[in-house]
Amino acid sequence: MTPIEFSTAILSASQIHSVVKDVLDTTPVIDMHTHLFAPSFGSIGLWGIDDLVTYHYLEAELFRCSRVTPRQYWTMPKREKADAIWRALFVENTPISEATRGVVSVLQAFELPTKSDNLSEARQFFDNQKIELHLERVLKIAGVSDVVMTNDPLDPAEAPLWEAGASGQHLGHPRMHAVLRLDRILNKWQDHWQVLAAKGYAVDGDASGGSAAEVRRFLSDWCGRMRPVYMAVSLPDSFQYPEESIRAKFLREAVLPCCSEFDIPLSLMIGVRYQVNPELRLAGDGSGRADLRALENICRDFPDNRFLVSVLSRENQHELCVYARKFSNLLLFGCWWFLNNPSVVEEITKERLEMLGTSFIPQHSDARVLEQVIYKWRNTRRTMTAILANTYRLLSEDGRGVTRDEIKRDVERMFRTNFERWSGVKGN
Ligand code: RAT
Ligand code: ZN
Repeated sequence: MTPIEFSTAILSASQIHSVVKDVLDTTPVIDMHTHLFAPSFGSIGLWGIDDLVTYHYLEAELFRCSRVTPRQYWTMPKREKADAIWRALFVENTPISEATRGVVSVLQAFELPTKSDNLSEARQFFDNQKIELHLERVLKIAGVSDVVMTNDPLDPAEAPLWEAGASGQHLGHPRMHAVLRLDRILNKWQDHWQVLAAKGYAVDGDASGGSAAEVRRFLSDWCGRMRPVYMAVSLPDSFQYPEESIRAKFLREAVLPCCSEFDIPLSLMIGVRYQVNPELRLAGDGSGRADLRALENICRDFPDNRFLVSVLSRENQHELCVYARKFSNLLLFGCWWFLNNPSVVEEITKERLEMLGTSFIPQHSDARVLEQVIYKWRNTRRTMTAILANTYRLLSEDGRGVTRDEIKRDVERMFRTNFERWSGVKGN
């Protein structure tokens, strides 16, 4: 059979698994939510072994397995922190948790020792890399064509970088796309309104008078500067809409009108319990079941806006699928944060395929450290292969055979074109 004939021939039961695996392995993905930065952002972009080992998912695990207290840990320089985590989680314990196994997988990808009692060889390797070339290599290994960043106009380390050039073009990168993050504005207005006021926006701490209109002007100015592919906010498990709150007012009067003006979606990530244990800092957030009626109200009240939605609680996943069936302006994405473990990903993804076909985005990496895309996407492809192969096997058994071209179309839809269509991004 020629390759063309094979692409369009009905696959036998024994061929399905290997074809699904091959299609997933060879289809580059658009990683639609990360915390990575293009090299032009300089030191706020994390990469290399010390950043990998001090990932906050691993910091949380350190305090379960060692006598180091958070208070002691925060006084250490980064290398010392990494050494403490390496010793506790990789030498004195077997790295079987998802986050520790991820580091092992990255080391293996670069043929670095995975069982060493120290990090010196890995450090030497990463010290010798030039970030621009290293980025291309990492994305190639990971099978990622495009990376979507998280960009916060109120982050004191990030905002000046954008403001240094009139339109932020100096920060542009062909594979890395910006996202305007709204957490400080929507969740912590009391702590941040003065930053807007100092920049010449007529706002106040109570969000009274023309504050909402001024927040909208601020967001428009930043859309002009960042050219974001969407706006995004993480929200607590207690999120409600509508309600009498600054957040609801800004959503209604500033954020959603601005999304419409720039024709971009809003990403709602719902279900965080912020700082359950503040001693752990970035690792101190938890998760809680949310009342998704808030989402129902938003999708119904703003039919002309598009929403990207992920929820953190396992208990909310099924009802989120039901809402996605009701509202075509809702595009469900990812197995977020505490859900990004194979056992949970498998359960959620099966449910989504059964309820939504291919009309969702199965995963994003949420990588904070560049090389994490290698293990996170490897894990996603591995879990997805088994699930999709089984889905096509059932379909074949029920009388509708599938071809390689159809499998390719489905995989591209889920990992590329659903996002392209929603955001207007044309992936590489
Ligand atoms: O997964 C994470 O790294 C979390 O800390 C959060 O950043 C979360 O993904 C978010 O975007 O709020
Ligand atoms: Zn994130």
